[in-house]
Amino acid sequence: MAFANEGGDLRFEVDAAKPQVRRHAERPVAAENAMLKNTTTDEIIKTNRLELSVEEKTGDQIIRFTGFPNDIPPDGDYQLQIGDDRLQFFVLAGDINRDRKVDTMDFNILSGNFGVVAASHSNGDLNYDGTVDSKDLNIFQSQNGKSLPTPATQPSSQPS
Ligand SMILES: [Ca+2]
Ligand SMILES: [Ca+2]
Repeated sequence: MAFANEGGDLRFEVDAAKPQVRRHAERPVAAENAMLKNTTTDEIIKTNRLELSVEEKTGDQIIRFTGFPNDIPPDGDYQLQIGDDRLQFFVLAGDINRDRKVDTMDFNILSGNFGVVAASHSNGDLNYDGTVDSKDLNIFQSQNGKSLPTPATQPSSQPS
């Protein structure tokens, strides 16, 4: 799965046990050198709402959002800065295909996988309990029609 907002050594992963950021870099960065900002509200989020750990198998640093209800930040656009690395990502509950909208395309994925066990978010498991069922449908229905505005574009190249 490709995300538009991939940044350097940092990658937002929606299909993990819960949403997380993976940092593929040699040395772990301490929590005090991490910063999470909600770029929708300009709110700086305290780093004690993040959990930083190192994955034994890969040596990657994993950043989880354990300080939020159900370990998922509220809907919005975010910027994570960790050491010298920066990543933009967004959270929108119910948006299964990650196009910043909750609509019939997401419903079609969810209904097509209804009853599937060992499911992931991209199959429609919106509450991350491993199964696509009525609980996920309820989340979809409460979010149906919501969208995130297109974020301010960052210039990819400067005219000289
Ligand atoms: Ca969608
Ligand atoms: Ca579920």
